[in-house]
Amino acid sequence: MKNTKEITIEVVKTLYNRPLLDLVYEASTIHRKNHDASEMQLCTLLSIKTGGCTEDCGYCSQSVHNEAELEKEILLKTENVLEQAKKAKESGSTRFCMGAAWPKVLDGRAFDRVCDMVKGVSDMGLESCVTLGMLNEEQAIRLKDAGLSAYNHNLDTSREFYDKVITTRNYDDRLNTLENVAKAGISSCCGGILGLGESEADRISLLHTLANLNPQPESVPINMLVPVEGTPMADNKMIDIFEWIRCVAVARILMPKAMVKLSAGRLTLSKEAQAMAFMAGANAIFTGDKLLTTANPEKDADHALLKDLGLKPRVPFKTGCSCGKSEGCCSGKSKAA
Ligand code: SAM
Ligand code: DTB
Ligand code: SF4
Repeated sequence: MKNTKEITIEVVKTLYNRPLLDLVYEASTIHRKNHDASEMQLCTLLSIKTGGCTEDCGYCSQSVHNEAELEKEILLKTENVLEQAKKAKESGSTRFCMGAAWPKVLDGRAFDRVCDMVKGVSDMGLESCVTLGMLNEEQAIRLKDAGLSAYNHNLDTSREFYDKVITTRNYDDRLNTLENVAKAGISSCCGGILGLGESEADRISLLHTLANLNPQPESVPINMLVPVEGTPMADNKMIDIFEWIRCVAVARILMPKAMVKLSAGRLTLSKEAQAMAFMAGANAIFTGDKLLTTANPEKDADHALLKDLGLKPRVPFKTGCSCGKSEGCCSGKSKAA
């Protein structure tokens, strides 16, 4: 959604500090005004190129600067990726997200192949999302032309805390890619990670930056740090669960139209905690037993949770297809804006 007015840091601070149940109540009300609260977007993730990344993100298993045990994998073949996408569709997912451990996109055969993957996934009638690191405007346009629905590029934390987490790039590099994505007419999927050792002020600052992106992200992934052995954050303590719910609620209130996605870290959360996050406005999850390199709840556990809560999978292209018409019209195959 295009922002018309800046949301001030004071507004975000005041919201963040409200009594939790009032906050959840308001978030829930806003959620119900803007979405069908009986629906959950089911997304599937696949790592299409694993490990060997030259960025030094302190949380990441795939950075060459860290010592996580990891099976590295060169870029997968298109047909293998499409096979996985087909399976994801059969198990009820409507968005297929492909992640590559690249610091940035380089033009060449690898990127050509990723564009083919995007086209193949879109042609299946699935929403497609990729996360490939930094990219320029021409590369974003190529992805748009291939039928890409959204580009995932997280800000992760506040500008103030950023260099405690990553030193090989800066906040403006991230914002610059988000701008290239927006200019190409692709929706952005942009959120952060909680539990990096950040303060409450950092969480408020991150939410403030996300809410003032213009346009606001179509999707906001809220990741809980998955502490990985061999990374500098392996011994980080999990943040308080109510602090996590608070962030979900504030994200929902500030970005009413966005999909708020419970991303990494669900495996360690109880079903009651997840239900409270859904109450606070979260309406998307990753399903399938693996995220990129770490574990996610089993498919059966998630289906049981949705069934117990009376939630149903959301259809693809609910808010309009990339052809500019309504849900399901051309399943993203049209190249029109
Ligand atoms: N290289 C690309 C990038 O950084 O944009 C894409 C892949 S990267 C693994 C995608 C996102 O996963 C990161 O931005 C980060 O927010 C999240 N992530 C990575 N490792 C994580 C971890 N251990 N716990 C929680 N989130 C994590
Ligand atoms: C996002 O915000 N979270 C997902 C997706 N976007 C690409 C990735 C989570 C990765 C968790 C750590 C791992 O499995 O390596
Ligand atoms: Fe590379 Fe992305 Fe991991 Fe950072 S988060 S090390 S950029 S794969």
